[in-house]
Amino acid sequence: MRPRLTGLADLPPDVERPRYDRAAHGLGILHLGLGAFHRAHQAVYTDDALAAQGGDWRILGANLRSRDIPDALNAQDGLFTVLKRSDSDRARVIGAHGPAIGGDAAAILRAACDPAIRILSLTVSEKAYGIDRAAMDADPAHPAVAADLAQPQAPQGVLGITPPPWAARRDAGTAPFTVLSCDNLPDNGALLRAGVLGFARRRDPGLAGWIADHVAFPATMVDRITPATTPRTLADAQALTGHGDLAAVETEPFSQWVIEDHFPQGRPAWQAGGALFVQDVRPYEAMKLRMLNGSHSLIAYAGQMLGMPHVRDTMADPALAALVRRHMQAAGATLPRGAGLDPRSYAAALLARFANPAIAHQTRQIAMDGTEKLPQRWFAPAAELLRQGGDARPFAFATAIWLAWLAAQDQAPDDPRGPALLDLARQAGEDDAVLTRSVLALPGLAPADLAGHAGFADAVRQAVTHIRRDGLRAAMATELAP
Ligand code: CS2
Repeated sequence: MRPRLTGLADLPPDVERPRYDRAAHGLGILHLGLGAFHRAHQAVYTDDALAAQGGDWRILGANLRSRDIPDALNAQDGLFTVLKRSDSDRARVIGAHGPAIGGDAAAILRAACDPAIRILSLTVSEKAYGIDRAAMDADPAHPAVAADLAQPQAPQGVLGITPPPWAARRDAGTAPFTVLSCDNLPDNGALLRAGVLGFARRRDPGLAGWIADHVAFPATMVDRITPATTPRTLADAQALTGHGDLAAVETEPFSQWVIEDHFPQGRPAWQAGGALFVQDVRPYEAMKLRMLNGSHSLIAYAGQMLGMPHVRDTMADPALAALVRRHMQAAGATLPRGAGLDPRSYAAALLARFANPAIAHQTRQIAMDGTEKLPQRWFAPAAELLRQGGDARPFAFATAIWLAWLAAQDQAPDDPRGPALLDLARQAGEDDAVLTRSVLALPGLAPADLAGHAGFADAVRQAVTHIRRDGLRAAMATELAP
């Protein structure tokens, strides 16, 4: 490996770099979850905001458990490369990050007590929150929530990590930080607020009341397709910057961030990077979750079944591309009218993004954690469609592909409920009606009226049988026949 990226002085001229004096800006954000998505998204917006309007808004990054990326960032003075992939690759070095914390809850708690920290942002993935979404409450059965309720002074999870610093800040007369969830969850601000309050109420009702009165939880919609970093990412970043970088990420050119503008302790000028501040994020979020992520999940399971490792491969397959277009259209029909959305042009842009030949986004990666993703991607819109008397067939077919994929697994899928899913598939054996009924009945997966809808379940069951008997290609041909 070439010398590590530790400064900006000897970067080639065509590598974009921070357009501000890094040392002149203090920390203002504590960010939990240093995955590739955060580095390709919020960090870039923050870099733009610092260049445009300055402020003490650099980011103290933290991982609750893993140390790899924090260690890499600490060895690189917080610098890392974002590789933007399209016809040609462009490298940009991001300067918004300061020091990073890896797997050290006590250090995270200390940082969160620092009055300079005015925003706590999170990209921890759907499954890490530990929130019972149907009850809008902390889920005491979630391993991290259970552990943190038992040992609140040594928290391991998202819900447990905030009450101790809030108690300290309240007692010291320091204003609370704003909490910004940047995960693909519906109404993520309100959801996280409900989870945090539910957690705090079990330990310290007085503190829960204080949080309810004082802490802001703005909602966000985040979007940038960011495949997991591979050795190729690191090699290409090194070729462009001339430096080894173990925190490099690759991403697509497109990026979008829609944020509810509710930051009592201030915020960076993220609009400088193109972020949109609105009163109500929900229409944007529904469009993104249902059209982009919903199609992604369809692509992921169909791609896995047809032996297609990347999203771009599925777009090159006319039948599968037609199925995806049909799904996007059905998802678009569930969106609120009069909110200024344009689902048709959004769908056209998505198809082009999915087809980007420079982006190797693995279907295997997107297929993970289905039970955490599918409720908002497929089951909520399908239930709404049925309530309005609409045709939920595209959602039934997508569900059937997931179940047929599941039935073909010989080990538990990568999903927090993987073992339970495998058990259900084994118990159902060849009985597709049992498989359909039992999976749809998993608590919190599908709204009760969808899970109990005989017409929907029957459409799913028939399609599962068709796929398992004749193969996905044949079932798709029947499904798409005029
Ligand atoms: C994907 C998302 O892995 C997945 O489930 O659907 O990560 C998707 O790439 C992003 O939400 C795009 O913004």
